[in-house]
Amino acid sequence: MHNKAERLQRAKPPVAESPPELAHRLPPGQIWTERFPILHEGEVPNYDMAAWSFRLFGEVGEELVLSYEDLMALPQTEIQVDIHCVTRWSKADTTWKGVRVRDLLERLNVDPEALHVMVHADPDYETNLPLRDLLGDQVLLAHTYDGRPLTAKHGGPLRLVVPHLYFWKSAKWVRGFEFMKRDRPGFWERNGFHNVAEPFREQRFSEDGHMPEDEWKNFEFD
Ligand SMILES: Nc1nc2c(c(=O)[nH]1)N[C@H]1C(S)=C(S)[C@@H](COP(=O)(O)O)O[C@H]1N2
Ligand SMILES: [Mo]
Repeated sequence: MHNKAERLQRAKPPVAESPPELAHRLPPGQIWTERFPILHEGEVPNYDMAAWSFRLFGEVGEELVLSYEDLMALPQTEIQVDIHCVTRWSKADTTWKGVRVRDLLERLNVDPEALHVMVHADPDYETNLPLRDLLGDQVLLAHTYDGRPLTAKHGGPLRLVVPHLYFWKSAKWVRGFEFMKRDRPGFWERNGFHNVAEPFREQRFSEDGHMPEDEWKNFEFD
């Protein structure tokens, strides 16, 4: 198992503290933070946006390659959602703007048997999801956070936001979706973390075991 998963599994859960009005929105074993931790593997990428593209490929009638301008020309959606990281922080009422993934996928002929998606992102990151998890109202390809352009450290120019799953599924620096007939595990899913990752079911690890720490306190914030 990847040592991040092992470390998290060994650590003691925090004592949950929550304003009572938010308590029902806090998944088990999580704590609220006002700050916005920055977590990723590798270096923050630097792009030439003229060369940047987003690619929809795999089991699709015709592959689609979109420029940043193409994406910005699609209908734009704003959401306000809670987000939950497997390292135990949750953040309430975050606001994002971007293209709803469902609105984008309507423009594509996905093979009806392709029920799985691999999300491809830089630098060398991937995470897998069932297609249906990408079709929710609140699943965005986001370029704006809290009314401002998404910073590079938080995944700008474009990141996926899948608020109903642990945040490692929300790939930063996202570059494409690959439609697949068979599921395949992504980076963290191969390294000790749960394939499905629903916070309210506490699907943290791929094996039984107990619970994370507040290791995010050691990371950078803004
Ligand atoms: N491309 C990429 N996306 C990624 C990651 C990564 O390492 N690379 N880490 C994931 C993890 S584990 C988390 S918790 C969130 C963190 O997002 P944030 O830094 O904006 O809080 O990004 C996710 N998306
Ligand atoms: Mo994470």
